Amino acid sequence: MSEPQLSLVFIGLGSNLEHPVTQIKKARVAINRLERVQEVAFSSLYQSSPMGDKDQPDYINAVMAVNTNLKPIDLLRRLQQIENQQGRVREGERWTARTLDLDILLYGDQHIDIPDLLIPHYGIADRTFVLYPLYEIAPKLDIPGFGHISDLIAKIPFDGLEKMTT
Ligand code: A4P
Ligand code: MG
Repeated sequence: MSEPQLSLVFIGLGSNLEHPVTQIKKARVAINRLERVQEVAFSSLYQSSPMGDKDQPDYINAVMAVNTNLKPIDLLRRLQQIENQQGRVREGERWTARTLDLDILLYGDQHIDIPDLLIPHYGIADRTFVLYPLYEIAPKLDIPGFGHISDLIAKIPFDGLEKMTT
């Protein structure tokens, strides 16, 4: 059987516990070590105050583009293994502090809605900490069902997001 074609996939990385900058850098290395996954681009790191419960540390976020021919659900499982390896604890509540969160933002131009996986990611169009790093590495992107990234960016001010120099 022939191998499935490579798709361009965007992964959102977030951390606000246990040295978030180090967590994001470690996750980048771990993703690069996955079989059948090759990095194409990695954004700057961005700091922002937490969305959701305000009583938690600031977040560091970034977006990574990879080429892969893993099936979307297999990629999700591997990313969840990396989250677990980096000490992710799931407490049941959404939007709580975490050592590492890896979200599949986009998988080629596919729309996927199966148990455990919704792509494009449901928050892609209205989260500053996702849109700006995504725009940095893919300024011409069309997001299936949401439109051109420059139109989305135009609606969301850069407020509260700090691009880091590290
Ligand atoms: N899931 C469905 N679709 C996807 C997808 N495209 N990528 C499912 C990844 N996972 C997907 O995720 C819950 C379930 O989503 C998984 O079982 C998976 O099958 P989770 O990572 O276990 O839980 P979560 O991350 O707490 O939930 P959620 O709703 O995904 O949280 P978010 O939306 O990721 O928000 N503030 C700032 N400034 N920066 C942040 O990064 N992040 C969050 C978490 C809150 N506040 C933040 C930030
Ligand atoms: Mg998540």
